[in-house]
Amino acid sequence: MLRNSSVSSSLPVAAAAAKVLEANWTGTATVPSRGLYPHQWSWDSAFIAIGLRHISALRARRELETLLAAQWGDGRVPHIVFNPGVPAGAYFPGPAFWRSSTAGATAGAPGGAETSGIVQPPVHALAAWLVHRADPVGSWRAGFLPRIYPRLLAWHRYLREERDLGGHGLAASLHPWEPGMDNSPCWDAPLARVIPAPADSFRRADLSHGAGADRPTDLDYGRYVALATAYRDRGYADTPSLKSPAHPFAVEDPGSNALFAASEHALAEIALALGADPQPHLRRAARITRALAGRLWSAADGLFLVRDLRADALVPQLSAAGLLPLAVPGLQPALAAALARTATGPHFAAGSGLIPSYDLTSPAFSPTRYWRGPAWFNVNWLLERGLRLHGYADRADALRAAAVRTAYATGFAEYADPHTGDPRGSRDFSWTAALTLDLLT
Ligand code: 2M8
Repeated sequence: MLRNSSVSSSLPVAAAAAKVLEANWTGTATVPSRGLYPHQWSWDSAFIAIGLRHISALRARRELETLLAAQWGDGRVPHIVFNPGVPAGAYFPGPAFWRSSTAGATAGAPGGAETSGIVQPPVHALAAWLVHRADPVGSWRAGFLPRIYPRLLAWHRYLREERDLGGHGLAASLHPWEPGMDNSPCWDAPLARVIPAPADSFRRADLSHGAGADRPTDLDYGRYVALATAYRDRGYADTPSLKSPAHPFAVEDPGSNALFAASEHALAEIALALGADPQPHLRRAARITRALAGRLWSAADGLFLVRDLRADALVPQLSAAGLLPLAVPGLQPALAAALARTATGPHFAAGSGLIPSYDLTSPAFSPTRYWRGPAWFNVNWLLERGLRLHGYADRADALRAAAVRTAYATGFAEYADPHTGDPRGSRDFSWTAALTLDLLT
């Protein structure tokens, strides 16, 4: 067990992690990585704030408030906030593609910042609550919770009212970038309906920073670009256009909705702290949790699946997103027990001790290609938390030790080969460093 028993050996790890976060800090927020992702990303910032709170609660609060300052009038929190100081072409698709301040004007995109127009999983309320608890005195002095609570309320309202395309209480994702697991095999079938943008109509920037074999394919990118272009050209309007079959990709993702439920629980804590009524949040958390169980649970597989809303069918792919409901406090004990078994069974038990992003036994599994198998540290942090929450302390301890060991050994890699623990993607990756710090503290 790392906590308490090996504090002295964890000091170099903590120092190295803090150095990564220092180097990736821009003055108002943290980039995921200096080369590959030179702007601010939504769920990255939430995970980063969770680690940053151990070094500087002030900076952690700033991280979240910088992101939420770019929130749109309709409540959406954009998945990227662009740094105007970064040269055009450093990242694709950049501000010239998304054109938020003009194309998103009707949806209330801010005039003073350029952002993307899609969203990422809502882990922000959970992060805000953890950041507050790290330094309650400083947080109250700064007026953090009173300022951030209305923004978080608007964000959750957006997901609840504008994104419940299935009509059963779950937020839908309309682009593979939204659940954060870009090229997961879960998207292969729904994405096959999308006619890709011509390869010569855009230029990828990611291949200058990472090995092509570790990244999504050109065909994936053509489809990502086509979907985002269509959404932008409809003014980023969610209803009724997304309800129509004209938008071919619409899915209910168990990972995003698990974080939605966990964040409603966090909002209940924030409401209590502010002297507001926590009950509406607890009711919403219970509704999402029921909908997860009712619409996405697969008893035969022992985990949650993605629902393809266009086909109105579950996607038979076992991905780590389907284990993430373990992080929901109100999950039924029987489902939590099944998830704990699946996470440590043949589909997910890998040599590194980390849980891979995708089913080890499937022909679509790859140990190196991005979200098609490699182990990711945010996913493992959430599962460590979930295992502990539901009473599986020994498995949580083992996962924690594997995560800290591999994060340090890989130079805080973006992701790792789940069998060997070898580094993949970029190094000095912010959420890997931040969540390692959190696991150590
Ligand atoms: C990856 O996604 C971006 C697009 O949002 C990309 O590949 O360019 C994903 O791993 C995503 O989950 C993450 O938030 C982002 C930045 O780290 O990179």
